[in-house]
Amino acid sequence: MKQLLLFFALLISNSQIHSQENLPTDYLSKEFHKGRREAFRSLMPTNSVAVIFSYPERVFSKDINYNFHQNPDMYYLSGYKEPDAVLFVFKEAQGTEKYNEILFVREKNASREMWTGRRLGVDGGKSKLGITTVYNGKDFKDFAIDLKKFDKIIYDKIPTDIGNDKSGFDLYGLLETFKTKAGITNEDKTSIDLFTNITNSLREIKTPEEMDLMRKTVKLSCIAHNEVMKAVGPDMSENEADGIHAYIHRHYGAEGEGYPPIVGAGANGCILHYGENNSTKIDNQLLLMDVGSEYHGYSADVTRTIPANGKFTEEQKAIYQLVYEAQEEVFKICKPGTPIQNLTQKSKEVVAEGLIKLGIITDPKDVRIYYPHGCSHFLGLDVHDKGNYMGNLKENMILTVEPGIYIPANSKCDKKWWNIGVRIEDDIAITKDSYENLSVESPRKWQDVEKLATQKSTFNEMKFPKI
Ligand SMILES: [Mn+2]
Repeated sequence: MKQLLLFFALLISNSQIHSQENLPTDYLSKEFHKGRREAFRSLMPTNSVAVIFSYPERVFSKDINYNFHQNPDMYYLSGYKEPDAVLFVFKEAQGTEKYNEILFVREKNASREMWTGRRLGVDGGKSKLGITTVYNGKDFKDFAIDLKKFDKIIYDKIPTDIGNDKSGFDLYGLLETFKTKAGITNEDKTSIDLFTNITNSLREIKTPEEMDLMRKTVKLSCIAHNEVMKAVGPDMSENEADGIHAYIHRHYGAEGEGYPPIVGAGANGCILHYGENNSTKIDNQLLLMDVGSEYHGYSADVTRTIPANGKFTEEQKAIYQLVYEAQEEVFKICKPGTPIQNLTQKSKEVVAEGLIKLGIITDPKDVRIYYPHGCSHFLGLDVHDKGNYMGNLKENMILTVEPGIYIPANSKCDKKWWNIGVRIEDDIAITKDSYENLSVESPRKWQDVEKLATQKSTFNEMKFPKI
């Protein structure tokens, strides 16, 4: 009997080890995060400390929270993915132990972990994240550190709309302790600006590890777009198209989406951040899909606009082609040294000229009526990633190129154009002297889109009971 128990005990412990081994192996390594802390530290002024908090948890429904999403700066600098934590990065080594970083984490708690999931705890923080100085959040209050002695405390905007579990060491408690220890009564704008400048300058340039994850997230998002192009038909709902994207993202190991998907047909495609995705029939309209996966923290951001019945009408095609040409013209100036602002400017010029030719506007300034957003943003851990938008393109930046034209009903133009909304969005990496289109796998030319739409998808074969 004793032997039998031992056998089961081993079986259990083996299976635990095994499940650890089965975790994805292509997450960012602890060496990556350590390197990012070192890069951050190198940009800090003398006698300073940087303080980075986890994001707050948010209520979805009564006692149920939304899936937690970590503050990308916290993840970038530590790899820690849990709430109620704070990271300190010191310019100079501190104390007799000569530590230059501290992470305060959520304490291990078997009964809480049974309800809400595993916690790394202090030991995990040390072994899995490679941070040498890790404590439980509850130890922050009595931790002997004089924050007032630093010439500069570097921190991001302090959130005010967060819950308080009255423990004193949830995020609310950690922030209160921080403000007390640092003597902060009002946020110091220069501290926030410095934090922003440092994180912008680091995160706008992708390391090789980040580049690998970006390639993967964009590629699998393109596969999803292509599958929907094949599967879609007039009888499909927006939500169902959205669901195909979601399924394929997860099939390839993505955690989910980098932002709420925008899947809008016809008039809904003219709503820039349409998120209801609940039109039950796409019919013979254009379907605008702005959907990108989040893969190990990194977001893709790809938009394709497709005719639900597989054929563009003349008007749809004219608008689509104009957006395509604007994108092509922007690609030509995507290389190191180009001011980032020029991308939007160039795309607006092309769209304005085309809309005048089509008789939709007469004054080029009116381009903003139908193309009201910018052409490009950085992409990475945040879908609208950090970076210096007033700077120039540099090697290893990743940005979107996403011109669009949206003509809602009752616009002041011939009504044959009404309810056409088109955006084409690709994700590009800036190379040494040019750019690489990471989303090249999903077709953009109208002829290629129509061609792919004639193919059948696995999803067309799926049959479910009627209810
Ligand atoms: Mn975008």
